[in-house]
Amino acid sequence: MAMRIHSLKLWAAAVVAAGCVVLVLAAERAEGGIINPSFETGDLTGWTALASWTILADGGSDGLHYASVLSPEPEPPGGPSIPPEENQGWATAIEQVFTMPGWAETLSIDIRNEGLTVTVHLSQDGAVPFIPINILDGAASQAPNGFTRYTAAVSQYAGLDVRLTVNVSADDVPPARLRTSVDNVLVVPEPATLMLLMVWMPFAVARRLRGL
Ligand SMILES: [Ca+2]
Repeated sequence: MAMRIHSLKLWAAAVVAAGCVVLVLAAERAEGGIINPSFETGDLTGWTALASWTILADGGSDGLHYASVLSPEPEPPGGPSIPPEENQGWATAIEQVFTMPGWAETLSIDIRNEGLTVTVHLSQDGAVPFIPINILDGAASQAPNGFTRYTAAVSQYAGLDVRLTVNVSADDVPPARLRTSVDNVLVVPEPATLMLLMVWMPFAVARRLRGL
């Protein structure tokens, strides 16, 4: 009888431990190592951005909030005009350094752009052994609220510290104010890897505890 109660206790502990493993994996999957990946804190927590970036809350591609930037005011009509050779254009950026999870397969980012020049680069932080990935060269699909979702393979960066940078620029200050918006940065594991972890880990923990 004592053995049976002991066994039941072990099983209860195994179930709790397995639950914790699944929760940790689910949380890690949700964030993908990125802080505030969908800007749902309502501010730029986790991101480094120039002052021109703001958070809007009228509906992103994921949730309400997204990061957005507006090109500068054009010169007023009749105002002093800048000679073309002196017009250096305009550029800004938002970025985050994070550790790419070991299970990372793809990274996607949602962009809504009104005609500015946008590039999204992923590179290893502080090192140059890899050619940076231009995320916008990856597969594109439609996302909610007029955003486009760009997805690129990132498994070569798994486990490394990386820098994700969204650059927005214009060769000349546009004659009308144009907006670029960013939302929902998502790191996704290979489906087979995720299934294996979700199914195998609870059994492994249970077996380990039973063997104690
Ligand atoms: Ca969002």
